[in-house]
Amino acid sequence: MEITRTKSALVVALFALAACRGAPEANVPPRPPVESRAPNGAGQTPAFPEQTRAPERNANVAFEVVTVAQGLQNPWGIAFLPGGRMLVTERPGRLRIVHPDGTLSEPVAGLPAVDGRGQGGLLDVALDPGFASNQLIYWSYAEPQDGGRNNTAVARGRFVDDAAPRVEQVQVIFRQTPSLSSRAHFGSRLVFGRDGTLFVTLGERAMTEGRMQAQRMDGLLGKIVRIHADGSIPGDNPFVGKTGVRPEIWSIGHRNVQSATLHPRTGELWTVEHGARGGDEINIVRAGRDYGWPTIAYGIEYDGTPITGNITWKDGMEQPLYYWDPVIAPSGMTFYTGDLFPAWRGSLFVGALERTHLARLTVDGERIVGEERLLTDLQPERERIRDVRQGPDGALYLLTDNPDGRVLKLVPKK
Ligand SMILES: [Ca+2]
Repeated sequence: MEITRTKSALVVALFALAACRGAPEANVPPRPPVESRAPNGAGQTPAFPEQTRAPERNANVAFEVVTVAQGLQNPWGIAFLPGGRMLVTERPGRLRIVHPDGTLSEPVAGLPAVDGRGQGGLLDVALDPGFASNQLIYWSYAEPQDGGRNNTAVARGRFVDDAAPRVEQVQVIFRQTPSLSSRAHFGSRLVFGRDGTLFVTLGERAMTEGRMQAQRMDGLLGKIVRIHADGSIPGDNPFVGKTGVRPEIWSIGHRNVQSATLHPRTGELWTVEHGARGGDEINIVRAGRDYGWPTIAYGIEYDGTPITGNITWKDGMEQPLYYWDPVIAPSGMTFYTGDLFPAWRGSLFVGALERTHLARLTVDGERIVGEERLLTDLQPERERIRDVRQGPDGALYLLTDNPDGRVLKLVPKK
């Protein structure tokens, strides 16, 4: 249909308005959503119109994909050391220093054993906010227990950065309880808040026994917790002092959260959570809130049956800002704030394991108003993206989830 002059003027005015609100590619006309497949949750209605299938908005940024390093076995988490080097975890249990020229160090010695079965192993890594003076690093992992049980745990140690890199004075500062016999849903992103407290995202272990505890307050399955860097409990956590409630809990009702980052302006914790078939969701995770799993959810079970009572909303439970049906299987996320890609500033990037790609979301306040799929043709073998972070140089760094995994960086095309 021909667009009338009046409509064109209106469209221009709307884009000008959007530009004033800071969406960087607001002058790019929105297109139909990037997702064209039928949703799994047939008959489910979003709680508000923009909650899913945002219009495609392409920033049309020309970038190059540079392989920084390769030969990493299923890398999972990355942290940037001073001086251009990186710490990268390999899921089977190794932590390596990656040099800017792609050289890999020997595994850092001194880490405790991990349970590397299934989705388990050595997972995220983070530097202490005061790393320059205390050399403390933190890592999350699947901790083996007797009888095939395991749990997500977080340890810290002093990083000794010499010819034989190692961690010393290792302390386990957090253990998810109860342990279960499961190889899945370990959650595990580590994010320091601006006040120096540490958020740990968790899962419900992908079994009924764990799932049914995501709403229970006396255990840590299906929760996000907030602790001090030494593992002690912040006095201003939402449930401190409540009888029968674990004081580590920050929020409840999560399925499995493998993407988390702070919003660069508000400092709030944003996450992307793995749903079942058709329910990956973005949330702003606030103190004491209930994010609904498994009582409410979009999508269906993997076997095609309804989740719980096929309920997608309930009073007292948070709605996601955005959800994907079908899923993208999100892992790793960052808001882009750097100088290398001015057109990407303010965008939210999310790694996708399913339909391998890098999702770039246009964010307007607390709404997702555009979606773009980058790296849909990443080779070899359409590599899954496990983590995405902004480096100190303003490049976007990715980890690919492969037995021969890579560290990639996106830089402007010359
Ligand atoms: Ca939810």
